[in-house]
Amino acid sequence: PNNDRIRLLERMREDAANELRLKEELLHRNRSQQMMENAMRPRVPMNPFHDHVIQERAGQLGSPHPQVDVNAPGELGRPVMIDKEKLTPEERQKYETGWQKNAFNQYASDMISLHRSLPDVRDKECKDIQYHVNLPDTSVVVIFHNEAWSVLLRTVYSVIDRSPPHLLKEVILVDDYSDFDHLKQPLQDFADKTDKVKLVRAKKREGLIRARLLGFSVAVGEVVTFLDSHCEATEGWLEPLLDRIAINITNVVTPIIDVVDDDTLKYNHGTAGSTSIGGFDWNLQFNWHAIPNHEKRRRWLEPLVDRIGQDESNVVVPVIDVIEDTTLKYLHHQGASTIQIGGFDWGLQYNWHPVPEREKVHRKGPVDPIRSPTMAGGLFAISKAYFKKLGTYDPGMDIWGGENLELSFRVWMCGGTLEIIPCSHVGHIFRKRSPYSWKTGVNVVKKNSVRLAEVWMDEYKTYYYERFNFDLGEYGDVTERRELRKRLKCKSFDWFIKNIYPELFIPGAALASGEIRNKAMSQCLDSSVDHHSYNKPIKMWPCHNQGGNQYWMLSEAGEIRRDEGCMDYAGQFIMIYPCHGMKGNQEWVYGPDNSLRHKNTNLCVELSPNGKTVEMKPCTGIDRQIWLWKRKDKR
Ligand code: LR7
Ligand code: MN
Repeated sequence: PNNDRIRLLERMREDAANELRLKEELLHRNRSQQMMENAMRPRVPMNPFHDHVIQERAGQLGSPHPQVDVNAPGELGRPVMIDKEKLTPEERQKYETGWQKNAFNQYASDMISLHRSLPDVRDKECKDIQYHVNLPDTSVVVIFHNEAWSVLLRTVYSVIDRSPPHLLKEVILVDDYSDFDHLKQPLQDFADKTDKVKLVRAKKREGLIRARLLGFSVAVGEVVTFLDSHCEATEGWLEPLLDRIAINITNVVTPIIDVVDDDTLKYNHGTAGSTSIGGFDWNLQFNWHAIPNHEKRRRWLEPLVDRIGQDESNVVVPVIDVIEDTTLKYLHHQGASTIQIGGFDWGLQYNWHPVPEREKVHRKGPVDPIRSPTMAGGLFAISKAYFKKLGTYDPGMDIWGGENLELSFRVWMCGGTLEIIPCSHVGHIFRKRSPYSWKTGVNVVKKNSVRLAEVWMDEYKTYYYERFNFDLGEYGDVTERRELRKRLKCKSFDWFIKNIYPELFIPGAALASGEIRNKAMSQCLDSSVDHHSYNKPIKMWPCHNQGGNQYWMLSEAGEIRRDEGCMDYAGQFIMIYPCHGMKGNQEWVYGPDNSLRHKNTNLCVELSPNGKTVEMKPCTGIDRQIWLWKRKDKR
């Protein structure tokens, strides 16, 4: 019997060893297969310089080509640096028009292969995830109005080159009534000869919302994936998105949106929004940090067991990190630490935020989905059936804006989930201005936003309306959208705020709000609240009674704020800085005598004698120190 036991033990040990070998082989095979596939992928020759050259070459695109030259411009996502002073006058002209027409560096983009290689920016854990065997397939819908040729085609090729063919049903290009010449016959030719590419055209300028609806109406995939027309999908971008939808069709998913530099076309990893969170040290100095990932190595077993629980045919392998042989240092990858989620402010502007603590606790590991209150809007995947059931988009919205918050609210309030999938990365060229024409004479973003506020925001909509003094303007008929909400039996906006976005500052708690008008002269405290106004003193401006840059709130913590920006006095000027919630330089007292006193320094805000600036002076109670806040709480 003793011998038996020994034999049994030996067999168990052998089995275990075999299993390990098998796993390693599997891992290895996956990797080498991936490398082989990469090497065999068709490439095009480099340096298709400018539009006309590219158009001439359009005939060649898509056919098999020699190996990629890793030293060519922009390969591996590297920046293309152009010294415009060294260009010939003719090239310089192209360079300038490229910028002017696109609001990004078209000249640089035109130098880069339409199939350029990109770095693999995923967390290394991602490469070992086994996804469902039967993933749904997808139609990828790319809408555009006047997009540059090289940028548009690179979007399309990045999708075709980096999606498993059986999962990519088609790429639907929707031309929203562009007038660039290369988007006419040349693009038609490209679509005709490129497998899977369909081109549909709007008969008039529809704006991005209805253009997407047009693309959706012809889509045949089980899932629709929307992309802007200046994106680059990276290796493995698609499977993790589809996987979440396969698990539950009410999951609406977005990739991590990486920044493709508008000037150099450099592919930056994890930099949409800023990449840090704020902390402080014990001198109470504010400082920046990468998002900590304490939980990362604590739980190694649960994610594995969880995957098996979902499907018992899953073979799961943990990530094998390196422990350095000389120092015994444990090396790991920081990837997921820079992810930002979507929020919004009461001007109904989309913004980025660090992952809140509640969500970090909820996640088991760095590759788990991250629930996000809102999404940027341009890059996401959704089950076609579910999108239809949810009421697609509001066709009453024009050109640009608002639809992303509308869909985000609707997903959450009507029973779905909106999540960011850390293993899926897609680059996007972020522009500093909009290059194309908008509607003249209408504020379309406001119109779209009022439509969504009317339908989805219940009593909270007044916070938005206060921002422009309830001057709603013409926003059309929203009856059908309200009926949709009723039919879907969606939850309230209050539920959404309390459960999905509890971090949002609620102006209802404000002790005073509206314009802050000086008693001596009809001048108001004025500043925009964004990064443009950081490091600039608050201005004085004639009161205009329209909210906007003159709308301020007094929070219970004594902040004078709008959205995430707070009035801050550190001894010289009053500036707007990100609210830190720690009082200090951001604590103010609005006295019963209507003075505005800075708590720390005990100085009062005083209008300068000429009415053009404000100064901090000892409190004297003169008229130039008296400030009439539009709405003051009775408390
Ligand atoms: O009239 C138009 N018709 C169009 O087809 C206006 C625009 N478009 C196309 C345009 O060519 C582009 O492909 O619509 C797309 C979006 O327009 P952009 O790229 O000029 O704007 P953007 O990147 O700032 O747009 C972000 O916000 C929009 C709000 O309506 C949409 O939701 C965009 O899809 C969204 N983009 C992203 O989410 C990418 C990440 C950017 C951020 C934040
Ligand atoms: Mn865009």
